[in-house]
Amino acid sequence: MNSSTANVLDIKTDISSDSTDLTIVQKELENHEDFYKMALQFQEIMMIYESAIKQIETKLEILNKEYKVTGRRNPIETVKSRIKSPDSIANKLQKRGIPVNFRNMTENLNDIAGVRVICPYISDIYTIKDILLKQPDLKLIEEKDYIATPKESGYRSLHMVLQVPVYLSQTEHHINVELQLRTIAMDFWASLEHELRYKTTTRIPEGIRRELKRCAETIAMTDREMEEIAIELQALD
Ligand code: 0O2
Repeated sequence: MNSSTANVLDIKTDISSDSTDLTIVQKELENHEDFYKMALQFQEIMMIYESAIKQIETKLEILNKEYKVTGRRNPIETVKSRIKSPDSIANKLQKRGIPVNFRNMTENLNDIAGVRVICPYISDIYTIKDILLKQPDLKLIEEKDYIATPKESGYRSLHMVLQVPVYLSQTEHHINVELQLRTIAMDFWASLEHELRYKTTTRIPEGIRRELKRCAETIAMTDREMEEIAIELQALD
């Protein structure tokens, strides 16, 4: 393709990145023109991130279809995706002490575009990982294996940051997408724990944290047992 590689910020809107401070929404805007330009640039940046998600979703859909058509057991149960909300983006940058603006957002956050793949069994997670990493247009930027080494909370998942190309009419962008791969059981725990954490305004007491971690360990044990049962049954076929 005859297009030049560009930073996600190098899009057609003519606006200096210094004036794209997200906190501007909290201030009195000088004029409508500034607001319009800023909103347009944010929309265009997010459109590129959405396109990156689509690229990954399409790859997963193709695999899903292939498994269905060939009648093999499908390692993909569900695929979910999301774009990080402006609020969540600003909070994450602020927590890290980074000024909140478009450039810092695109240069420092790897999870603006996020895709979650839920798999039946633990081994399916690594099957999907290997299949994706064989695709030449995907580049592995970072990997965190919270299955081999669970987080202190008990959280388990395989996280990968994959860089995917997005081709626009004039430019080519290389966008980081965070892929979270987990089993149905890991997703069950993470979803409920996430909801409990966000519903509580106060810090979760140590005793409850321990109980949640114990639940994560019980679930992890069940996950391994279910996989062993599946292997035993397959051997009977
Ligand atoms: P949301 O709403 O899920 O997007 P990095 O993102 O790599 O720059 P960070 O934040 O240390 O830095 O990444 P980490 O911990 O590897 O992964 C962050 C994401 O993993 C979280 O996203 C959650 O989706 C998930 N996660 C990590 N730890 C836990 C946990 O203890 N419980 C649950 N339920 N999920 C967890 P965000 O940013 O929180 O938001």
